[in-house]
Amino acid sequence: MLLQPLMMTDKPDGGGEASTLLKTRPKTKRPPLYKVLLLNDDYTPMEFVVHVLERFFFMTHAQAFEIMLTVHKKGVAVVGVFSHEIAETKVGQVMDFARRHQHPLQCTMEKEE
Ligand code: TYC
Repeated sequence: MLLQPLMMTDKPDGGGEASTLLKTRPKTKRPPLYKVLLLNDDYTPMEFVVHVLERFFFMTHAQAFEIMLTVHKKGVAVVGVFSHEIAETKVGQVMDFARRHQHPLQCTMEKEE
C-alpha cells in the first residue's frame, strides 16, 4: 500500500519541528484533470466555433465569442478542464460535429500538470 505522511500536533503553536509527528494513512490520489483545447485554423467559420462552444461547453454567447476570438488571435485556448472521461467525450463531440459539417476545426486534450 502507498503511504503518505500525515502531520499531527497537539501544540498550541501549530506545530514546529519538535512537535511534528508522522503518521501514515492509505494514499488517496486525486484523479488527474485534462484541459480541452480548441485550435485555430483558417477555414472554420467564426459563427460555427461560437456555436460549438455554446452547444458543448455551455457558454453564454458572449463567453463563447470571447474564447473564439482568443483562439483566432492566439492560435489555441483552453475551453474547459475535466476528468479524463468527460474530456474525451467533449473532444469526440466537437470533432464529430466539425467533421459532419466539413469544417477542419481541431479539438484536443492534454493532462493538466
Ligand atoms: N480563424 C477562423 C476564421 O478566421 C476562426 C476560428 C476561430 C477557427 C477559432 C477555429 O478554433 C477556431 N474564420
